[in-house]
Amino acid sequence: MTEKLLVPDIGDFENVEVIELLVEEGQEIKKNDPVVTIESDKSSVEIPSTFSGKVENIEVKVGDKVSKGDLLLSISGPDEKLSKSEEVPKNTENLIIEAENSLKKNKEQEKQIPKFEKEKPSKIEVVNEGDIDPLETREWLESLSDVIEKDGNHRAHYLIKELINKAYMEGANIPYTQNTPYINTIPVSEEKKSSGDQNIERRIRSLIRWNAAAMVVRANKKFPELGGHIGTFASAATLYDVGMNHFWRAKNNKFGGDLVYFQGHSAPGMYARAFLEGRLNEKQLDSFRQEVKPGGLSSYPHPWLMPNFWQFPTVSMGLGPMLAIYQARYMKYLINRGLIKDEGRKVWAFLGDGEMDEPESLGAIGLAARENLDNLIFVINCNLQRLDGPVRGNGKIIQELEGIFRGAGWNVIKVIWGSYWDSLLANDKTGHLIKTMNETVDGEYQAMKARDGAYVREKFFGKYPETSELVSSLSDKDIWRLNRGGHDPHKVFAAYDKASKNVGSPTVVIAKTIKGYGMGKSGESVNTTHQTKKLDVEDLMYYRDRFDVPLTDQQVKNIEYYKPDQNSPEIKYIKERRLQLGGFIPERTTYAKPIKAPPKDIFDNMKVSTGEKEMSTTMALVRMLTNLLRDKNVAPRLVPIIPDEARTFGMEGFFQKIGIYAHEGQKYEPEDFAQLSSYKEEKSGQVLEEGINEAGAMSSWIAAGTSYTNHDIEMIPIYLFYSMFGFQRIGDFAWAGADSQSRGFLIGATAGRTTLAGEGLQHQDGHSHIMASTIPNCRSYDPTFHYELAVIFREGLRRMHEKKENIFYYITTMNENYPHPEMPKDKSCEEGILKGMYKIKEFNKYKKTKIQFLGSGTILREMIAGAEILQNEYQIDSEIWSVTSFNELRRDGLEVERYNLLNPDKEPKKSYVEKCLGNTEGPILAASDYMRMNSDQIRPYVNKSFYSLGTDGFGRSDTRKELRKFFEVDKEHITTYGLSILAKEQLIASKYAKEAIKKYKIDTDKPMPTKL
Ligand SMILES: Cc1ncc(C[n+]2csc(CCOP(=O)(O)OP(=O)(O)O)c2C)c(N)n1
Ligand SMILES: [Mg+2]
Repeated sequence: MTEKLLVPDIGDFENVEVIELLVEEGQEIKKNDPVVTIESDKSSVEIPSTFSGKVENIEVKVGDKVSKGDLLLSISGPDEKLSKSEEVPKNTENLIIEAENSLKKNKEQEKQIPKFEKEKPSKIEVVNEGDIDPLETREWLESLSDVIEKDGNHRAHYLIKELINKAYMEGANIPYTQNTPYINTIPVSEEKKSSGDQNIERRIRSLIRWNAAAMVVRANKKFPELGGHIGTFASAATLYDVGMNHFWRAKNNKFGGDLVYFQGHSAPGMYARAFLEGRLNEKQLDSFRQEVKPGGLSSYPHPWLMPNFWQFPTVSMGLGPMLAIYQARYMKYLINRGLIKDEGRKVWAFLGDGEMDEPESLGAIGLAARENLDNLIFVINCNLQRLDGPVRGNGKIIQELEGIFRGAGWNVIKVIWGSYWDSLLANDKTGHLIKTMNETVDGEYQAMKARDGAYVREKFFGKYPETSELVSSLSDKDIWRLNRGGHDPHKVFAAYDKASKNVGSPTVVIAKTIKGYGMGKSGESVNTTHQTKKLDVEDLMYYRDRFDVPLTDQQVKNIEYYKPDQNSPEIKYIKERRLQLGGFIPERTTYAKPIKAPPKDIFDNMKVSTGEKEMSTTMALVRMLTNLLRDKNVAPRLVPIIPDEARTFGMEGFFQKIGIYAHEGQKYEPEDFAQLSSYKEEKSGQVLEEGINEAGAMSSWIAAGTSYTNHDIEMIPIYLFYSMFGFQRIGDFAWAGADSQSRGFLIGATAGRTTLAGEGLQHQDGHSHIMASTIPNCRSYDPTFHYELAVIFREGLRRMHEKKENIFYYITTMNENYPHPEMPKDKSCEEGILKGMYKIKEFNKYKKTKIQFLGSGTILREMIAGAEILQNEYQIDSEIWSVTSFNELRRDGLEVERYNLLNPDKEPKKSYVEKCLGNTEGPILAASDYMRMNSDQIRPYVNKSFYSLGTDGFGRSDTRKELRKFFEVDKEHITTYGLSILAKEQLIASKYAKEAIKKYKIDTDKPMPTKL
């Protein structure tokens, strides 16, 4: 039976050109195989076959225009055999095997990794309101207690919900509160007990505390300028230790590893532990913050500087929380795409309470809940202080965060009070203790811990006779000992245990601690704690005594580190715990296999002329990606990331082809389901459609770009954004991505100050390349023609993903349509494209006067046009150079210049720019659609007169022609400036320039665009 394959519904488009035939007559094809590619003026889309069988006749050819319903081909079949083979999944199985194999290493660590059983959450939320009838209240509460006792928490929860619903229906407006009282979320009866040896764990913790403080103090004694922080880790030591001893499973040959984002300022604590573990030695501790010589320890977590240790840069506050959320989401993405196994790995992120002020810290928590990221655990260390003083002196940061996170759909576990409070709370029959806890604000809580037990008795318990009475039998010392939850390993263990078992939502553990815990008068709970980096002898003695560190007075005076013997119970314990948990954390390794770069000919169709056909480089890029999706090595590893701009970039064809990742699949029939580019969400979808969220998209890019180390699978993220909303918007993330050694592509689409004609000041980018140049491992390019883009992109794939270079690419593409020429045959062209410039054209008819034109991006075309005018109307010759990257040229120039200066006796080397331009004739005029600074970068490396044009100033909306005229980068200005430069160089008379100014009506009194 013969089937007819027709052009499906392609939306609003008609008469769309066929640009590729992907099958031949006689070929066997399967359902969903692409058969032709069609291209409108905005996007190209593959049309898949809706049948399996043999292609009998192809009814269209390249160049034909087709519309919905037109006949494409006829197919005989369907073939039973082929239909069956359709069921074979893509390449998934191989990828799983590869990912598993890459984890096979370190045989001795083949230990059983503890798996956390899962548990459904159950809890009742109590709402505290004013009480006008205590008797009635008691009756209700007693009834509730009966229900809990008889039928359990779930039944009680149900009844309360029903009561609330009923009250709403009766018209009562009950304000919903997300807050519970200021006590621990987990009742004592439900606390899971740790199996650890508490005494030994305390001793280990004390040594870590001591060594962490000692390394900061020692460094500052030597070099007071070095800085460092003691107070942050001092407050968080227990939070880390419980995780390290019991929860965080390392990567090894059996398991992919939990991922822990450490709070940046607590780095000394991680080094101090690694010292006890035998991973760092004393000399290294003594090189804390002295990283210039090899072997130093970085101030904060920086994978770039300690690539075998740190995994995640977190010290710029607010980045860690977002990066962790998107990491957890990306982990699920890899699992749902079948690229890694679901091993129950977790992402833990440690954050400061002050850090939660950052909009980024809270900005993505909704996504975490929406995506049901139960692999994510935040631990917020609420020491109630940030750098200058209290986080919320007049309020309660813990309650505020509880409300925000619970409102967003997180599982919230508050760890406020330590075990010493348990009996007091149990005896609080009148509720006055909880009342006092609720009423006391953070400023008071902080002040109390800066004083002593007597002060706490007076200011806290003294508020009500009932609370005074509660502690009447306690000494001031006992009162002082009443600990905060975050310093109690039992409470922390119980919280982590619950967090690890939570299903269906992310968890936040909100722990109350004391900033500078144990630092005494020098820095405990005082406003200056954060910056305390020096402890005098008295403080050190206090610190030693407080934590029973076995050092003599003399050793304390010498600020000696303390490391027990290898065979001591402490060292054995610490190592045994980590062995049980599979290895050390943090540790950065990679076992990912490279991805073979696609064959060179995969981009051949971008090396031929497009003839009359006009196309933007954005569209060329999308075409290229479509080609890449046909390469079996590359296709499954591509991670296209788009912040709600797929249609702007003509990428809607990707929706159907590879699907949009949605962990819930698609629960609805999309409105455009009948169309070829219908909005297809699926669990195994490949596109990360991030919504209007550049910071989130960048976080996804970093997660995918570091997949090779965090998941041992090399992936190729391609994040396409409006170039103006790139570095400018998320610059700090880009810097962190670079530090993380992310590999992948950032595409600044619709780039340039004058290509995005109508969009105006906030959209027109004239500086993203300057920003890109500030990142040392970023390679940035501003190509004009499709073949340049293809050469650059393929080289990026080869260098990053095949050769595993830790660089990333920033490429600008534009939305201006124009024809693209054939790639010059000259062999050096490809090398020039990659190095940053090559000669693209030469006008050499008159051999009298010459000028060198250097053009980049869209302005290269204006230069070619200007050169034509000069040749035709003024008999001036020129050489035109396509500059694909001023940044790369400068990079080379810098290096060569440095070499020459450091080797004065050797023959000077020549920069690439000098090699290209040194022997050419005439002055140089360079221009791009970016600020002059972009092209000025190479000015020092060429020994010739150099002038530049650019788009300095605010953008504004108008036509491209008007904008180029305004910024003086159109062909008329290029011609005029060219003539003027030649006059200045005394190569022609100035009258030509004057004439041109008149002819092109150039207003010489117009102020610089920067002033307009
Ligand atoms: C984006 C950013 N802004 C400012 C800082 C400077 N800074 C370092 S630590 C700190 C206070 C941190 O307070 P908190 O988050 O509560 O951490 P804690 O040390 O109290 O645990 C500040 C403002 C920074 N590191 N990053
Ligand atoms: Mg804090």
